Amino acid sequence: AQTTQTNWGELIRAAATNASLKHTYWPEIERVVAEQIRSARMGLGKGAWQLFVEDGEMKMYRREVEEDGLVVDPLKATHQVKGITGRELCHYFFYPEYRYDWEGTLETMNVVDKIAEDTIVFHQIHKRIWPAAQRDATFWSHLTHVPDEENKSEDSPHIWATVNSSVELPSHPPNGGKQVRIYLTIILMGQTIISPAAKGRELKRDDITCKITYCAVVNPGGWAPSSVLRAVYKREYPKFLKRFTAYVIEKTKNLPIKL
Ligand code: 18C
Repeated sequence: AQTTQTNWGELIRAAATNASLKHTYWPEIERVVAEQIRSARMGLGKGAWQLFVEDGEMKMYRREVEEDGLVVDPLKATHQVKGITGRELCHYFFYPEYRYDWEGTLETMNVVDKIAEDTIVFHQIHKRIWPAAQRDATFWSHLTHVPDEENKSEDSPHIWATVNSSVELPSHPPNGGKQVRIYLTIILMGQTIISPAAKGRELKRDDITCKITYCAVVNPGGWAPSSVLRAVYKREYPKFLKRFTAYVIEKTKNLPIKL
């Protein structure tokens, strides 16, 4: 058993840019990112997770939770994809220039504030699902990396993560437009596994596998019929993870490997 607790905050700070560290959001970013990494790494742990999608290496689990009559079911998904690194995975998820390529739920995306190379604030309007009202979201997004505990040698690749978490913006008050504001906390995490056969020679894409963990809690913010909502996420989460990972494979296949 692990006796010492990893200080995720310290590791996240070590990876952050100065501009992020100096920003008023930083204490919250550090707290939320640390908490998300801790729980993503815990695996399924004790909670009563039920498997609801299985497709090859991709597995999706949920817990049925309602708050004030709204479905807020937490999702935890794991996947394994050959040929990409955790860093590449998180790069395409984080940077706004790629988002319209892979995000199928998007109507519009705006960068509200580029705080730093590793922290961006977004306003997104999502597609409407009948009969519910259209949704929007404002959130910061932070890209980070931490050493891999299971693989402590100095040159082993870090675990990369992007965390998205809702934030209130005076410039974009909730329910100011015709959308209902949703509240989200999401982590996408990628651990790169290098095949032992690659030792001592040049690394090829065939030698690497990315172990992915994606966790999401989305509060719909206002009325949405439970059965429709559960049917929507059951369709949309797998669609996202498959489409997004296929996109990263396609984008990187002829590029040098970025560990
Ligand atoms: O993590 C993902 N994307 C990130 C970058 O965009 C970011 C955004 C997450 C917000 C996703 C929630 C969007 C809900 C909007 C409605 C869905 C429209 C579907 C359109 C179908 C054509 O972190 C990847 C996200 C993968 C998709 C997740 C879907 C989750 C649905 C949760 C329900 C939310 C309430 C929906 C309103 C009521 C519907 C009856």
